[in-house]
Amino acid sequence: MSAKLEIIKADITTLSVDAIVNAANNSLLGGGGVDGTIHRQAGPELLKECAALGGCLAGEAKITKGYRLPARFVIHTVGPIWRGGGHDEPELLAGCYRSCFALAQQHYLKSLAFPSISTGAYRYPVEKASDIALREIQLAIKQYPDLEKVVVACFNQKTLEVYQKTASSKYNVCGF
Ligand code: AR6
Repeated sequence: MSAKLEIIKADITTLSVDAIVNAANNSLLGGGGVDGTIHRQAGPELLKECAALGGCLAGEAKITKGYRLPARFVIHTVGPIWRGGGHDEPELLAGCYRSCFALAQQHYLKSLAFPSISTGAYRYPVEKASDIALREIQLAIKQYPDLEKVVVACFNQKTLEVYQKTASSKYNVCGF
């Protein structure tokens, strides 16, 4: 896997990257988890911009400014709710990553940070989600040479360990 990938333990709202990704819901009007923290840290202007976007479908993404965040932009994506794996969850989750990278490219963004989409309130098993996330990130790094850095911001030790294990066992990464 590419040296452009960093898997770290972090609160994504502290990261100074071109864009952080929000694990939002269909309404784009805020919620709990990473979504709640992003809205709190960005300030009320973010909600105002989100309210004009008309929501977002699972697997798709929309971009806003970052307002009071260190990141210049927020890319809001809606992950699938885990319903056992037979309801297009893998395709929808992969769609989130692809949609985020497509927007990043359209806006000439060079550094992006992702949370572990869908693995909190939406209950997607972290092992399975990490496999899809790292596969899509690796593909995007190959596809978009202008991308300089992709961070996976894991919020807790367990999530970090799962992503590191998936990276080293499936993608042959030794150090981060
Ligand atoms: N930085 C990085 N990761 C975080 C942070 C943070 N500040 N806070 C939580 N996480 P979740 P979902 C991790 O529930 O599963 C919201 O209410 C968290 O530990 O935020 O996609 C939305 O409005 C987990 O590993 O998102 C939706 O309704 C990961 O982020 C719904 O939750 C995702 O957990 C979306 O659920």
